[in-house]
Amino acid sequence: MAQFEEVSQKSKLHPKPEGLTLQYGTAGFRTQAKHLDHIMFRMGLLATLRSKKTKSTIGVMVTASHNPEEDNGVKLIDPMGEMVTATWEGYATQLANAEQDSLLKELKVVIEKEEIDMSEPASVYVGKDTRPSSASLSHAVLDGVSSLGGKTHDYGLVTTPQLHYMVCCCNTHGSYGSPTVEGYYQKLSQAFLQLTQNVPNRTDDQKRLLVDGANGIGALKMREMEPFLRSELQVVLSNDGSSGKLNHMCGADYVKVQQKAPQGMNMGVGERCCSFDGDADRIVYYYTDSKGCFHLLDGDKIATLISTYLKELLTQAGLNLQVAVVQTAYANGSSTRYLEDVMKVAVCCTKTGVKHLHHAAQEYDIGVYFEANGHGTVLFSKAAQKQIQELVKDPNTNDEKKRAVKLLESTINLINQTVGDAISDMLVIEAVLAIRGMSVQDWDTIYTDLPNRQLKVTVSDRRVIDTTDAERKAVTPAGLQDAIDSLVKKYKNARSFVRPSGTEDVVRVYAEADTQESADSLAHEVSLAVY
Ligand code: NG1
Ligand code: ZN
Repeated sequence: MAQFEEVSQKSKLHPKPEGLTLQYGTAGFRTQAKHLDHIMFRMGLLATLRSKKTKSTIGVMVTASHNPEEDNGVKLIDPMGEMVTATWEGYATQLANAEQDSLLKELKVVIEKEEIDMSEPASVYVGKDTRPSSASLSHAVLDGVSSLGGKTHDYGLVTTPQLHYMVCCCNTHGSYGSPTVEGYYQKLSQAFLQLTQNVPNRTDDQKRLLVDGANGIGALKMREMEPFLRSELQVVLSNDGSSGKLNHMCGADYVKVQQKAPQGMNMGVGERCCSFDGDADRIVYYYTDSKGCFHLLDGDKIATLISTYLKELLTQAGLNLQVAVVQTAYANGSSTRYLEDVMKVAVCCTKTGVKHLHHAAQEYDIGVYFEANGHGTVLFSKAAQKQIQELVKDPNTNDEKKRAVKLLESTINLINQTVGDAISDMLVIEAVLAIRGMSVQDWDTIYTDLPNRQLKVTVSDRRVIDTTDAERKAVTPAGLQDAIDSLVKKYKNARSFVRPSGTEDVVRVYAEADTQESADSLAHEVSLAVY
């Protein structure tokens, strides 16, 4: 058929290296950039089919997030800005691994299984990060879409969450915002200014924030956004991409895993600092105290700050809406205890990977979800948003209630509900600290983290490890969990688990205990049990 003629021709320009197999993992395909050209072309094809099937715009983001600059990757974005569904992840893997001569056959399998009407139009939004390989790889995506007759909009350099936002704006016909980068800046900055204008006499110190841009797209976009914030936030940007290498000794993942400040940041004692990751969907905060001790405020602390703030506003507004926090096994034990015992909020634990947290958070009126690494956001159910909007308009709402409910409304506008977003999360945190009159030190002392350690172990086949109970227990290989259990018993307040990574060819080991020495030693011992 003529419509496949072009696919057939163009696919020859994006040949698959024979024998190479890759899997659509936790965050799409991710590997060395040099292996990805055919994958990109094929994801262009698949996104076009997904668009025809859903009769909506689909997004394709070219990025490998926090991974090294030499890597790249791709993820598909569904109509409401969420991650693509599991069935389509399966199609992505099948299509990616089809040898050159069976590509059309595999494409037709998807078309038949999903009963896709090929006469439907298709629209695909494409974005990319700042990796040197991203330009040509995103062209391969565009080639894939156009070879199936789909329309494309190339947003060029954008953060991952910006592209999620664009897709959602487009499919909700503007009710979420306008699908332009400027529309994104306008929506977020207006909400931020509304929130902070309620706080009189903020000092320059309170407005000043040191931002590590990981030498990536987040730095670029922060520069673009700054004028919209009208000096209400004074960003001191480091690792802005002008000289350093992407994610190298900097960025949110480096800071979280190494538990130390990034290189290239000139931190004064007690100064509030944060780091984005390579595609600006994660953020962590930190500061150094007068003794030179480094303090990390990770995704768990962010979730605690935001959920406490929201709960307080709901009480002031007299709204009976349930706030829940969704975490993963990596959440620090102290955070879970604080949220459950002191804050009395429901806490739910899911498997690693934002799509799992996102789905769990959708079950509540207000679902705050964060991975410990700083990837997360807040979801407000339609009903909750409606109640808040109605209360804002209600003439019988008294002044105190009105203030609280207006703050809630602006907070909703400031949050990117499609996915974790470093820029949006940063503005929410800055607004919450300002409104509650808290310093980063006050925030840090809400609870004390249990010392912890994360390690990576390389094994011949990481898939021999299978887990259950939201990845907190290993079911296979036989004997591994018993070995971990008996090691954990040797330490106080200890916990440890292992799981195969979904983005790297490694097994991840996590341990926490009463002292850093114990956490380090437990992680080390568990690593030996895995090896
Ligand atoms: P894997 O490699 O599956 O552990 C990592 C992160 C996830 C998630 C994905 C996608 C940890 C321990 N894991 O997944 O939370 O963010 O990358 O970027 O941080
Ligand atoms: Zn990322």
